[in-house]
Amino acid sequence: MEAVIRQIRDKDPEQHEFHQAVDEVVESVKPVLERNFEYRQQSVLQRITEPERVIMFRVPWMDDEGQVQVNRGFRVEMNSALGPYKGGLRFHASVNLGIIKFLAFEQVFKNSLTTLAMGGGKGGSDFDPKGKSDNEMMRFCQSFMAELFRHIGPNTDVPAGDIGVGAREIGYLFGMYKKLANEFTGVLTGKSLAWGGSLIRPEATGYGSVYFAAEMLATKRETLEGKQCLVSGSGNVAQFTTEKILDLGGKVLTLSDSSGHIFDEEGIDAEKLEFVKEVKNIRRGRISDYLEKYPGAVYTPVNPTMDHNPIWSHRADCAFPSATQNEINAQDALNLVAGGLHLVCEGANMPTTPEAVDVFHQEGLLFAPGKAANAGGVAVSGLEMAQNSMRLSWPRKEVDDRLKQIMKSIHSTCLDAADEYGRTGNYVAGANIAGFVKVVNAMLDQGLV
Ligand code: NDP
Ligand code: 2IT
Repeated sequence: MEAVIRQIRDKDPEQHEFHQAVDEVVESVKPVLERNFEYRQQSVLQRITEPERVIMFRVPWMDDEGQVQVNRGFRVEMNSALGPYKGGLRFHASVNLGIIKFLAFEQVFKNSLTTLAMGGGKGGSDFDPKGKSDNEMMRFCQSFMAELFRHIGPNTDVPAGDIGVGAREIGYLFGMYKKLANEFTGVLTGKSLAWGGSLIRPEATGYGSVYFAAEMLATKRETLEGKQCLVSGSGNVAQFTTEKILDLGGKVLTLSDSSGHIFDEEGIDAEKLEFVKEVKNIRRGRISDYLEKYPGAVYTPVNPTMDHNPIWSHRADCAFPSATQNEINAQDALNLVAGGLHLVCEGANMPTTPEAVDVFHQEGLLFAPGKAANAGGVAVSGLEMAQNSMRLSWPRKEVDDRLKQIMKSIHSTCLDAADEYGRTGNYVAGANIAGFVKVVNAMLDQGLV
């Protein structure tokens, strides 16, 4: 196993996020491989860490000044043992192959945990949506799809949103796919309701994350009622995490973006959340705009010279990191523990560094890894695919009930798998083991392909 990890590092030394994601899974599944000769003989670890296919392409587009710009596009088709490749597209300046590979790798296990028939993939571009006009966004999406369309399809690979890709972008991408393929199919999820989208898909990741947190608390005979919560991010996941925490009687004190965070001692209530949605989704403004309407809150800008992120220095019961990877480091974890925290639920993918996860485990906190806690988004994407296949759409309550049921089942699957390998209460080990075993068994059933 050490040799496999070394090989992965030697082959692609700059892919740090991918190494981080692989290290964590390998650590968890060591005992599984030790118990199973066939897994070792069949080199399942080497196979599962090598993408089935990587697509990298030029995305040329013209900005509003008539200047041609060039970005790089990616799609990593990681694993199709359980179904068509499935996973989001991220448009963010930081995107590179290592980040897309880490996200695709995580997606494989996450999708396995949902119990739905989905393989894992991820894509995106180093394009920065900040400050772009609707027309620029449309031209970029059209150019991106002009290449991607030949690699995807409703039974092949089904992309969706992620950071920087929401309903507007999915619309432009879908329109171009439809034109090029001459087909109206469920090739993307996160579509608008009127043309094939599913109710609850926009809410699903955030709601699912809070349902997962409620399940964890229930193991301690606790609920979210009255709990003080820190939420980071202010995009899709953060907004609907906040909405569901409020629904269940909790109090949300913070939200953030890449420029800074707001702290509202009075709590961000439903009316304030509506304002945040308007600022972020319609005006495409910054979280600091919150103070225009609610001057009682405090805004703290990001300070890159600090060794910690001040959003995690507030006292609270629960933390829902819902912005991006590695946003909680060991110092942040110590600050959170000192502030009395007892639950962390990862709405983002890999927001907690390995050292910070160690701190939380040593302190005995309830800690939910993203691949379990944020699986509600892709789960409802799976339900969107099912509805598209049937050419039917389910009512809101039906989708929400299924989402709740799926989150409940992921929660118990994690606990059972952790128990089986002597890691009781360790959701990281449980999620990795359960996700891994299902995918690997499917790979072995399908032979050496
Ligand atoms: P959005 O684009 O809607 O929102 C992203 C939020 O995170 C914004 O507030 C953004 O701030 C902030 N952010 C992005 N990058 C950084 C950064 N480098 N540093 C600090 N803040 C940052 O994306 P989502 O809400 O969809 O995604 C958030 C996280 O959830 C991601 O990790 C994503 O992979 C994960 N996720 C999303 C799912 C979904 O269904 N959408 C499903 C499962 C996981 P700013 O406006 O300044 O960029
Ligand atoms: O990280 C994720 O699970 C997502 N961005 C959602 C993927 C999807 O296909 O809905």
